[in-house]
Amino acid sequence: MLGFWLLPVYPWGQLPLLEIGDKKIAQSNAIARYLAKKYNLAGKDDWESAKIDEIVDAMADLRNGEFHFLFPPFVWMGENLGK
Ligand SMILES: N[C@@H](CCC(=O)N[C@@H](CS)C(=O)NCC(=O)O)C(=O)O
Repeated sequence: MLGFWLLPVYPWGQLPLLEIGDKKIAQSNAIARYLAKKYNLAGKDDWESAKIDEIVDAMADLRNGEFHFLFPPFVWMGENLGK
């Protein structure tokens, strides 16, 4: 957490933050979904939207290290590089 004193400025105390006028949206995926819908990039039908969500969720898993069983060399590199 950046600090509780930042909560009035940064919802959830984190970046990224999208500001539109006096409105604020935090959380990467919420921002991405908002912009995708606004600019017609959220899929032309339910199936395409689901496939887009699938990729977004897979990216979140990658960021959270959920694919360690698929990519052991990368896990090894992350744990050992710079030692
Ligand atoms: N779930 C959030 C995570 C955002 C995040 O980790 N932001 C980092 C910077 S990239 C941050 O603000 N870290 C400061 C902190 O958590 O104290 C999102 O997807 O937007």
